[in-house]
Amino acid sequence: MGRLIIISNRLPFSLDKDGDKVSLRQSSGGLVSAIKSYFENGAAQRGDITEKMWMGVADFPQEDWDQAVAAHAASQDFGILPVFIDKDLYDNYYNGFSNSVLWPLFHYFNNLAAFESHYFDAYVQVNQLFAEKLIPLLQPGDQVWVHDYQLMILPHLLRSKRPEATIGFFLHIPFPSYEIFRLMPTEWKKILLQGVMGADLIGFHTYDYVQHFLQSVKMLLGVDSYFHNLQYQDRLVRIDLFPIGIDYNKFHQGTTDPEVEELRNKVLDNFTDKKIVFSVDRLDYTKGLMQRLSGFEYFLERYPEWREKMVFILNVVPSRDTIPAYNDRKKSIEEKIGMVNGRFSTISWQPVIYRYNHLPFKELIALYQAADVALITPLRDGMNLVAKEYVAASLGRGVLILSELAGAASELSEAILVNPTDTADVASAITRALAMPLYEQRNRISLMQRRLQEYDVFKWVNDFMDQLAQVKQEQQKQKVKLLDEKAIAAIRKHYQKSRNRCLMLDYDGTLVPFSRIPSEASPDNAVKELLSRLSSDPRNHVAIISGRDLSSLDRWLGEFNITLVAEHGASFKMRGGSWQQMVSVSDMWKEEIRRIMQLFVLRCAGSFIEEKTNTIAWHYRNTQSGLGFSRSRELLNTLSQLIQNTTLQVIDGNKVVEVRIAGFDKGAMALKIVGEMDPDFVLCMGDDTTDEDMFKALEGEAYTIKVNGGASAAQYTLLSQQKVLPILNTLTSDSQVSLPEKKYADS
Ligand code: GDG
Repeated sequence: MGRLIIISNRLPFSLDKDGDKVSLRQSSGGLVSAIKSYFENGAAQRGDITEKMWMGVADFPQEDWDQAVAAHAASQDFGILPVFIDKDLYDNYYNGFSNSVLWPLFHYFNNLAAFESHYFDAYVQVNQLFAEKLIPLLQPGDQVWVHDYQLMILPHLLRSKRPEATIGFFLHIPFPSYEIFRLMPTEWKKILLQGVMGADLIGFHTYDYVQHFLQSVKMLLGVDSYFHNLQYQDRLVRIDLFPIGIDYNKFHQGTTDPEVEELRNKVLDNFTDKKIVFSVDRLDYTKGLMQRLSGFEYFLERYPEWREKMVFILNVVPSRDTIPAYNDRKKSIEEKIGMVNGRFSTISWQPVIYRYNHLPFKELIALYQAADVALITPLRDGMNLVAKEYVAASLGRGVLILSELAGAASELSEAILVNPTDTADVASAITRALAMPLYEQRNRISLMQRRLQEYDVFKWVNDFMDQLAQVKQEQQKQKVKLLDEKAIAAIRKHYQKSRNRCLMLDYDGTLVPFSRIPSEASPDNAVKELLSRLSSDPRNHVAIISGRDLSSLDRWLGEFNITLVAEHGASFKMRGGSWQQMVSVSDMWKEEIRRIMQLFVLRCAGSFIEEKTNTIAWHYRNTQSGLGFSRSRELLNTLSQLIQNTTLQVIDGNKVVEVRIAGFDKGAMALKIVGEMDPDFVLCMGDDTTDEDMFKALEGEAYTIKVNGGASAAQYTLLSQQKVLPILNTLTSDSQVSLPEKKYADS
């Protein structure tokens, strides 16, 4: 039980002043009503959430707030947490970094991005101000939901002070492909990604944006995903798509509102013998207004039969007019409109009816309903709600022409989809839409309406909040327990009682520390003594399950009466037996992989290739750390693409990128050994990604221990390799010995 705290750049409240009288007004946006409904119909009834609050920058001065707070704040639907920010700082954060760097870049207008470092500094500072305001107020059980590109660092800032907090993040604009995202200065893009990754659940509108984000996280933070889940700094983070919906009934109910009807009839009366094409957008270069006008101009030129039989009502809503990139565009758009009207108008007809204003809600609905065609052709748009609203408001007729580059295009497939830069495509879509038979219009509209009604904004909020709760539950389940004295004592007791024990140990990073040169990682005397002691006890079956090649394992450990597994299970020698191969295939595939890896050796001093029978690996342990890591991301990317649709597999190991034949792994091998001996005690230790296969395969059947910390499917974790031998000696000693150190688990 806790509070729901929504955080967005702006508060959805404004202060109205009438002389000395000050009052608060709540905006009626889709998100506000969706959160209210979520609270009233679900969360509050179930008792999950006791209160709802909204935090954001106030568009009124602190003095007015101080006056109004006592009288009005308490009676609002939301508890209000205003953030007050100095004007210059806000300008650099909002007009600067948010809207002159992130907005253009994320909408693929990289040439408009102004990478000014003082913008970035202001962005960090404002995110910090949000964090500083919220952190002291956070209580256990609170659920925080951060919205949009202005606050990408906030989740991390909150997480660093409140590790257990429940934090969701939703991006309302596109997340661009890695090639675009990487244009940003290195430090900034890492801080942004790490910032967002502070959340437990990260939501996007479309599958593409999810994929782009995952790719950037993989390339820049080195974290791979598994079915949209990531293990990041010991936490499970889920990335998923939640295509935002609209308040369907609010737009659809317009159909029965007498005021809307009157307004609609007024519009229709004005254009009795003409069809209406309508569009409404904020003045923004992403909306493709110039391209739309070019498409419309080409339509008039190419299809003269439509002249004087239709009008294009183009409504532009003022926006961000203090940013030069916006103001310049207004002039060009108006010039273009003048040109089109000048070229095609007649004494009794003007093709473009241009308005530059914000329409009252009912007038907007009336125009949606009066329009025969909605022409919505952004060059990029996270989702585009206007397209959805047009469909919802429809009385069963009308055609939607939609840009294929708007997020909404993936849901509104019955629209006529166009490429907004293709003037001929736009022109032919307009003529097709104007001529579309009524039954086809009805059909398309009703299919889309059904979908919009089903997944409306209320469902969207529910879905996001449900998933957030689920991630928290999974994190709880996953929490790895540190191997403490109590656990050691319990394992030891079980060991002493059992008669048929199986001990499965990884080699590098577990039994022996990592060595700069793999061939020098031979076992020292302490390891040999331990293996000798364990393997001479007839109740023990020791198996070394390693990614090492067969000959190294044989050379170093062949003298012991133990099972050896090489190359993650590709070859093995059961205790007392001889070496066998799990697979036998030609190694032609290695040539191409080797060639690529050799290029990376040249490009990254200190890296080298290790070849084994069934795998080939590129090691970067001895390279300059930043360079090695970033080259490894490139190599992973190249190899992943190369091996698509083959039986090979790329593994992002501990400072090593490895390609191997898929179809066997340490987990399968562990199960094979356990299956053959039916033990009454199983212990399994490992440190690497590939050991996770064993931990998962042995879940519930073994004591699994992950060495070196980090999130893992293992039951226990041990934070240092140096403790492996002492612990193994303790666990497996028959007599009562004192523990080698007071505490095994690092504190
Ligand atoms: C982001 C993403 C994503 C517009 N003109 C008037 C007016 N509007 C209303 C519309 C609609 C909203 O404004 C604009 O919707 P967008 O979808 O374009 O969204 P944005 O708020 O710009 O921004 C976008 C969205 O977040 C949601 O995640 O879809 O891609 O950029 O609701 O109706 N409303 C009135 N008069 C107008 O003149 N009353």
